[in-house]
Amino acid sequence: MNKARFFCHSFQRPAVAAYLSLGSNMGDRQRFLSVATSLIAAHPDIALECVSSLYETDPVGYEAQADFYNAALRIRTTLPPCTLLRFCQSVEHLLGRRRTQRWGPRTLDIDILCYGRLTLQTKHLTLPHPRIAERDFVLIPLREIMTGIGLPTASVRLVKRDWYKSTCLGEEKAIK
Ligand code: A4P
Ligand code: MG
Repeated sequence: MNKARFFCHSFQRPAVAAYLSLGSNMGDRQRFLSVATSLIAAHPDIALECVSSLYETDPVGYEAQADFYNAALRIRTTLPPCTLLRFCQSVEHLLGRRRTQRWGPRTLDIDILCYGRLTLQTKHLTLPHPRIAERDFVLIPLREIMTGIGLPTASVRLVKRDWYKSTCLGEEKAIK
C-alpha cells in the first residue's frame, strides 16, 4: 500500500475501517471477484488491508441458481459511506451487473457490511448490513478476516486461500 498517496488524497477526513462482502455466481466467478478487488485497491481513497479466502457457497434466498463464490475484504477509506456505496455500485456495473431480480444471479455483488461503528438507515444504505447475521456466506469469510480462522461448512466450502494477487493494476497498492 502506498500510504503517502493514500493520505495525500484524503487529508480532509480520517480513514475508517470498513468490511465489504463480494459475491458472484455467473461466468468466471473468481475473475469477477479478483478484478473487483483490484479496482477497489486502486481507488486513491481506499487502502485494501485484508482479503479472505475464496469460498464456494450454496445460494441463499432464491435457491434455483448456480453456486456463488464469496469473499470478504477489510479496507480503510476516507470516502463517506454513500460515496463508497456509489463506487461499489460503479464497480458492479463495470463488471456487467444487471439488476433484473432481487437475490438473483449476478456477475458481481458488493455489499458494505459495516463502516466503522456507524449505524445508518437511509433509502439507499443500511449500516451495518441488515442480513449479516443470517448468512454463513458472509459470516465465514468475515470471521476469517477478523480472527484468522474461517471454519467452512457444508454450504460454505473453502476453494482457495491466496486467490487474490494484486497483479491486474500493478503492485503499487498490493496488500500487506
Ligand atoms: N443497500 C442498502 N444497504 C446496503 C449496504 N450496506 N451495502 C441497497 C450494499 N447495498 C446496500 O442491493 C439492493 C439495494 O440495497 C441497493 O440498491 C443498495 O442501495 P442490490 O445489490 O441491488 O440487490 P441484491 O444484492 O439482490 O439485494 P440485497 O438486498 O443486497 O441482497 P443481499 O442480501 O446482498 O443478497 N447466496 C450466496 N450463497 N451468496 C451470495 O453472495 N447474495 C444474495 C444477495 C442472495 N443469495 C446469495 C448471495
Ligand atoms: Mg447486494
